[in-house]
Amino acid sequence: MAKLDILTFPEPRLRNTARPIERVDESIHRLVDDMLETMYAAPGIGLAAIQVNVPLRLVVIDTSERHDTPLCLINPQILSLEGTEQMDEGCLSVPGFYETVTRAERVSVTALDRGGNPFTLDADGLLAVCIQHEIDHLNGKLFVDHISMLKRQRIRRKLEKDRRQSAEAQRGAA
Ligand code: K2U
Ligand code: ZN
Repeated sequence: MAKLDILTFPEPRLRNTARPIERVDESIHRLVDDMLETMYAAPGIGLAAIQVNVPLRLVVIDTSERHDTPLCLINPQILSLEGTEQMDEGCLSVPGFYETVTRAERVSVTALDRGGNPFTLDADGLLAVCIQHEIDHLNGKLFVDHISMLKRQRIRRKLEKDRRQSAEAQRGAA
């Protein structure tokens, strides 16, 4: 297994639309394992393949208390959304920022599991939020797209400044 690099906003590759997975083979199993290792190490409770620069429709999630119940959703499709809820969201691709986002309270989603078998999941609470957050990623959307342009621009400028300063520090150390 391997820890993968996570793309950071405003990286343009995060804006691509991920492609469906045609065949759940060994390469997909390895990717799922690497994504889970990357997610747990971050730490996070969700990760979409596009965040690790793989534009395929695959997300991993684990909202369990003990972080020992991984979910793998391949080619997920939302069947229904009900109600509304608000939650402070973060994102492994937007490190250090949290903003309140309004989403559906309950979600029904269908996907293939790690074995390529179809399943349907009805979720509410944090799992419902996470599923919507991750499927947004597969469509090139980030949680910062659900807040004001002013706030999004402030976050973008701060992350771009951090990236410049980090690059300068690395050049200085070389
Ligand atoms: O997609 C990601 O970047 C992982 C997200 C998943 C997530 C975002 C908002 C709300 C729920 C899940 C997070 O960065 S994982 C970090 C985290 C941990 C606990 C609660 C919320 C966010
Ligand atoms: Zn995210």
